[in-house]
Amino acid sequence: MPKPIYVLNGPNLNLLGTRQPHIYGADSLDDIRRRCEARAAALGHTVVFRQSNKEGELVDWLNEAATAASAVVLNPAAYGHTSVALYDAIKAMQTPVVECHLSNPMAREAFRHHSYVSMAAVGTVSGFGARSYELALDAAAGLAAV
Ligand code: CA2
Repeated sequence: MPKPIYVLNGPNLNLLGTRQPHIYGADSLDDIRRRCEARAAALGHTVVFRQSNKEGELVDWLNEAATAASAVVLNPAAYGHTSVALYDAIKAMQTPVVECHLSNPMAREAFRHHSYVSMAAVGTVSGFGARSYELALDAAAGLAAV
């Protein structure tokens, strides 16, 4: 069995399913975790699924994933638009990172159009709701270092 794919989630994604379903869909983060586990199993992988509202904790998990994960799916949420620390953490690792967003930030406010994470990730999947995670997992599994 390959090393797990880490699925890391940034600030406020713990609120999914409670507010703004017209933007982010009706699934809770727990629903998305279950979808990721099912998709990963179908691909012959396991997932480590985590969420944090703290930038430093996400950096710690990326540092950990550099040796413990075969690939990473990262929804950095708002930190994607602001965090040089996430950019540096991704640049410091060889493990492939796939950025993932529920909504399409490019179709939203101008402040969402820039992503530090996009500058460091292998690629980005956005705009497909919870399905973005499954598509990002497909990409991550294809890139995974065994
Ligand atoms: O579309 C995405 O997945 C985002 O990463 C979500 C972030 C946003 O800042 C990014 O631009 C795009 C926001 C996550 C907040 O999620 C909430 C969910 C329910 C209610 C309130 C916030």
